[in-house]
Amino acid sequence: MLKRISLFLLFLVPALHAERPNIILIESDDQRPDAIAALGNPTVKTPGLDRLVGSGMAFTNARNQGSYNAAVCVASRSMLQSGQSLWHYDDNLQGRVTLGELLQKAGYHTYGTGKWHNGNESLKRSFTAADNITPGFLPKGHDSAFATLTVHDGKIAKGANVPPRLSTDLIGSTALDFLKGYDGGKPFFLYVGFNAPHDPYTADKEYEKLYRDASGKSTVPPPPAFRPNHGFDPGVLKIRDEVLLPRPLDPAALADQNAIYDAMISHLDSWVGKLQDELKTRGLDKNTLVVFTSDHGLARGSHGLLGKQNVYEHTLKIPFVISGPGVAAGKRTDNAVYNFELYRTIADYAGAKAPDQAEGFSIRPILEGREFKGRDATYHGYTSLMRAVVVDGWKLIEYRVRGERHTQLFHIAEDRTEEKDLSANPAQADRLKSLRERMIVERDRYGDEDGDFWNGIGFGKPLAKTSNPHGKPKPKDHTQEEER
Ligand SMILES: [Ca+2]
Repeated sequence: MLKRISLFLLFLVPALHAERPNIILIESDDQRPDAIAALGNPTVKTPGLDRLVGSGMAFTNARNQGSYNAAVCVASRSMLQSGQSLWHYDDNLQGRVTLGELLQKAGYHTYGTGKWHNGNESLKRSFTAADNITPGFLPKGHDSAFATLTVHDGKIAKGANVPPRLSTDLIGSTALDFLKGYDGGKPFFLYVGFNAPHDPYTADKEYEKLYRDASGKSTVPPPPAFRPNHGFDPGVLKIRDEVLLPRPLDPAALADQNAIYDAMISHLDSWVGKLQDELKTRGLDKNTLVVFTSDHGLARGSHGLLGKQNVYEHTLKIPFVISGPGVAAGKRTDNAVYNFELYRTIADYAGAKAPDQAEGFSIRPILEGREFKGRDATYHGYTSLMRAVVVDGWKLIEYRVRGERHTQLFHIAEDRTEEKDLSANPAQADRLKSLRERMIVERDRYGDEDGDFWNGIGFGKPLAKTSNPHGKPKPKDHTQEEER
């Protein structure tokens, strides 16, 4: 009997390998979760992403867990690339098996282009080859002479970059060239990290026209929950993101920037469309998993904020759309997931065993429309300033800013844009208490031992340790220079 099973497995294993899908992971930079037309945004134009939404599944409750410094991009990307949570990730992925590394060992040809924000050593380990790897931040603009890197034969070298080509065209065309040249041998893993729509806001003028009238004035309305000021000091207002415009926020100046922001999204969207076209032309669409996400959202004027150093929904939530073989087409799900769920999910599709470091779970059962009990709560943090917990359509946010305490309670199932703070409502006192208890449960589940936030907060047991796992925030953590 055993022999028969072994023989059966011998035949089965190559068959499974033959069917392993190609995988494309497209990650944009700072794209708000609501910046996809097919998911209800009446302003932004995203035909490429709309097509992906139509052929795949869109997650409406996908979130980044947060960050331990102002460079939220680095934290989010580290979590995705390692499958690890906020209290365990490493900025440079040291000692972690990266997603690309895992797939390469599983027999995939791994190829990367675009933003890599987790150090050169992990870059080298991740890709069989890479071209036009771009920096985490392009301070002189997306059409400037920024440095690029390549990876070939296990060696990193400087690449060529001829400005004024926009980063989006450089990265999109590199990804497309890879698909055109794919020889049909090993299954591939293609990572495409668009630097757009991260500031400095630099757009292709043709796409900008979509968001301006004949006189050049922006036609982009204020975002949901627009406020000229935040109301209380959340401890982040001097960070570079937040000083891109003066306070109080001027609606016209904000609309002008947001026209460029939306144009950058439409531009990268055009490449999402072209990549789907090429898959279809090559007959690869039936056996390629396409994942589109962003590292986190952005405030862009909501709640009087501009940046990503907060834990509101516009910032924690991410676009999260997946299409591919067996994925239920045109469906949406409100299953709560973190971005780092993608690690085990992609490993699952690739037939690779995820290492123990990975904390997430494979969302493949959700994608295939099977009954699945996912997370009933998600837990979030931003440095030692903020914590949030989301449970059953309710969200509790706690702040601790230079000795000042603030609490917010939102019924996000109905108040999706977080505009009615119910924390002082006596009718919600029991709910507030129960959410604080749940916050402590989640704190302990993730090993959040950040005494700078927790000790003396006024609820839950004090912690034995008194420091965060990523070291004390540097003194310049909340200045203009830090965010990259
Ligand atoms: Ca980012």
